[in-house]
Amino acid sequence: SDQASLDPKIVSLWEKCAVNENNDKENFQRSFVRHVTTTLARSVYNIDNFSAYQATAHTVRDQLIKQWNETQQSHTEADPKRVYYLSLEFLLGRSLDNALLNLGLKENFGEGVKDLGFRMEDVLDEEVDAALGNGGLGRLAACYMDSLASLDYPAWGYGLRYTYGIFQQRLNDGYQVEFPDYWLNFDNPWELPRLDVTVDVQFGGSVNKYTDEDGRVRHVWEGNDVIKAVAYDVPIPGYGTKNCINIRLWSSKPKRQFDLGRFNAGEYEQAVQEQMQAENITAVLYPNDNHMVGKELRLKQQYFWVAASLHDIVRRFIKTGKPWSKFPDQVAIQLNDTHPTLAIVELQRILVDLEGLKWDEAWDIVTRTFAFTNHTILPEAMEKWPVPMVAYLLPRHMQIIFDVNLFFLQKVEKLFPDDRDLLAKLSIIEEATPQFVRMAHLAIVGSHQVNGVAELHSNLIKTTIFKDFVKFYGSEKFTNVTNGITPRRWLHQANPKLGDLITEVLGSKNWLKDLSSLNQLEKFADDKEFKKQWVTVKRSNKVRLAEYIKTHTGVVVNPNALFDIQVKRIHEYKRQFMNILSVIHRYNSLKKMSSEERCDVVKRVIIFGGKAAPGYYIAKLVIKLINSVAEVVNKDESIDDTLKVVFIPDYNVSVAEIIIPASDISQHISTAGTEASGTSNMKFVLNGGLILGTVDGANIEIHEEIGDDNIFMFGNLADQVEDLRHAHRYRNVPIDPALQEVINDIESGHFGDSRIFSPLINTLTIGKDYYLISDDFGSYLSAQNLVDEAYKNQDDWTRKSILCTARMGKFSSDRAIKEYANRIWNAKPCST
Ligand code: F58
Repeated sequence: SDQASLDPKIVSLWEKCAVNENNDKENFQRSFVRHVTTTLARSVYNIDNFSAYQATAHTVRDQLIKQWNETQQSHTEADPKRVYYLSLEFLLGRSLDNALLNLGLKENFGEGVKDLGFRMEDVLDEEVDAALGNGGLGRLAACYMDSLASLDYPAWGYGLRYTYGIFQQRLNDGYQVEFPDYWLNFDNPWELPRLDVTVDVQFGGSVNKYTDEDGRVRHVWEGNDVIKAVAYDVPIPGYGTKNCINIRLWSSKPKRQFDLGRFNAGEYEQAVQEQMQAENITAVLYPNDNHMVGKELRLKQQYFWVAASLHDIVRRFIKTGKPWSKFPDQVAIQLNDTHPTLAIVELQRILVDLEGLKWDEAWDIVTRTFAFTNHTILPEAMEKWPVPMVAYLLPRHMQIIFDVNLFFLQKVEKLFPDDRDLLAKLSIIEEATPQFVRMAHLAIVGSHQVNGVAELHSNLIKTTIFKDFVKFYGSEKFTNVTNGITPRRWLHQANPKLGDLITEVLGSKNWLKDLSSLNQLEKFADDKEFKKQWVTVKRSNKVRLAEYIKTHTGVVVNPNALFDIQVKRIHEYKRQFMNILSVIHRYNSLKKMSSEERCDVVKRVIIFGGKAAPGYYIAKLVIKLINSVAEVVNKDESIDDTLKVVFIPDYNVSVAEIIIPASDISQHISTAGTEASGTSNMKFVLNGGLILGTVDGANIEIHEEIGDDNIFMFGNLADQVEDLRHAHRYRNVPIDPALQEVINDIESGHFGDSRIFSPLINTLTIGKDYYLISDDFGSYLSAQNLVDEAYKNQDDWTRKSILCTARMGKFSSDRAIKEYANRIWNAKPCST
């Protein structure tokens, strides 16, 4: 966009550069050596795997920058409606392999690397994960960026560049310990620092009123603290397209101007201190998953991010010279959960206070611009901020929120006169001491569409947490977009052998762009030769995981055993506790058998992985229990290797890429109605793993797609949960007898000092079993038995496995993004 001012000589040189050079092996190697000697300033006689990674990454980065520039240039010219995805988390994982695939460089660069004496796997393994997210929500944002780029949407992501991503997990005596993830320790080739793109973000201060020349009362907010937001751009290349989109991550820096007055007043040290505090804002990602923490710094992060992003979006719009009324035709902003809800208020403030629009005109623009995705109905995850905290940090925003609420409640009152109860329930302000701002209410009122992330979840939000809003708005405002995952990372990259087999048998790589074409695999489900190849791939993935387990835990596992996997954040609602309790049950049954009887038993390796929030005591005890059980089981020779239990430490995106392709069964066993969607369930099934799951989240839709014969479902249904909880609360419901036996076993000290585990056991008894483990335990064990039986018929199991992959077309994030674009954003692709 700034090219107009350039000398024609420069422009012509630039155009020459923009012509894609030949990305063959030789050119790659030249660039590799150039980066080793110049960018890394190393000698070519001394290149280790890490340098090889860096040199390869820098070569790819050069290509990315070119495509990024061309894309942005062409979008500026075409000026299409843009999509902005606001997410506090982007859990990208590693970039090199993904960029090689998407840019079509994998073969040539791969050969080039090999030719220079390196193994590509070793080179790729040098990269540290970009772990700027907690779990599902952050990874979803990353998958969506991949699809937006691949489908040619003119989209941008906006987030924060945390200095510390999600903590690293290590185990000490079976307990989780957290270590800081200083991921920027080495240079990060995947970001482009834009030290010239900055926004001043203010906090605190006061609001002054004045009357303008039209006689209207106007407001000016004068903050007393200003922090600089600096942009870092992360290019996201699409697969099989030139489109390369951008995630702009903001980093907080102190303002350059030094307060000379204070310096002269002898407050030098304090002034320096305050400057240093500016960097705190983007220092660390809050490590909670499905739990709200009301820390002031978190609110500051949210506003800092939202203010910088909106400034950028508005600046880009203003450059087009279009009138404000066109803003919603040019801009769609998706709020990834309630974390960016202040953006609604900020845009209203920009339009009314800074641009002088009338309130109603501005509010119409605002509500036509925003849409909001909800990711949970757990009450403890609902964001609310104390009014005094908001008023102190953002005094003008607090006024605007009160006004938005007033006008909203007036409309409610008009439609439902005399229903004071309804007003209290819908109000954006919770009347407590102190008052709270309910962010979900603000997000609903300020958006034109609200969506859940799977059918069941989207229905539940309409009948539970947001039911009063449905009464007021009608149900059209609420919709569903079932989550999806990118097949580029979660099949091609994570499971290259399966990807190659599929490409070979289908005769093209088209499935990477159109996942529904996997359905052509169905006709090979009974093909002997194909099944043999399928089994070979699965087996080699299991061997790869077994090696990883040996290296990282010391446990030796048998790749012929059934691999049973539960990897996800540790949370009571996800019920890893129920899983380990059933492991104890299995162990006790095995011990009661004769060795002949044990010969018929299907050998199992039960694998866990996942982080607990550092302050989540019960979740951390679950990790300890898993490790205590593993220790007893794994060294018990009397059960003839029929059972092994493993906890893989530091589960993250790149570890998931090794674990997921190796599963026979994965567990998705949340209490019905609690897991909004889940996305790892999709990743496992896409890789030919079967599911043991509850009737919850996207499990239900996966079941619909793959059919009864290829999934193991169990447990109470969502609409039974309330009654069951009620029964636990007010009646003496006896504990499931098999479960009671397991509890007795733990209490006998079989797995170490049982006192350690009493708070955990108490959740089932004194705690009234809120997540209904006892109610589901019987049907869970029965489903486990069905899994064992089915696995005995290996041939039929392979058939099921093939059908699973074949029927997963729906769960591509490409499908999800098209739904958002067509039904929510009204945005069209724009090819470069
Ligand atoms: C997850 N939420 C849902 N939140 O639990 C999962 O069912 C769903 O598949 C996924 O979103 C994507 O829609 C989730 O991951 C968080 O991690 C938040 C982080 C910030 C604090 C509140 C929870």
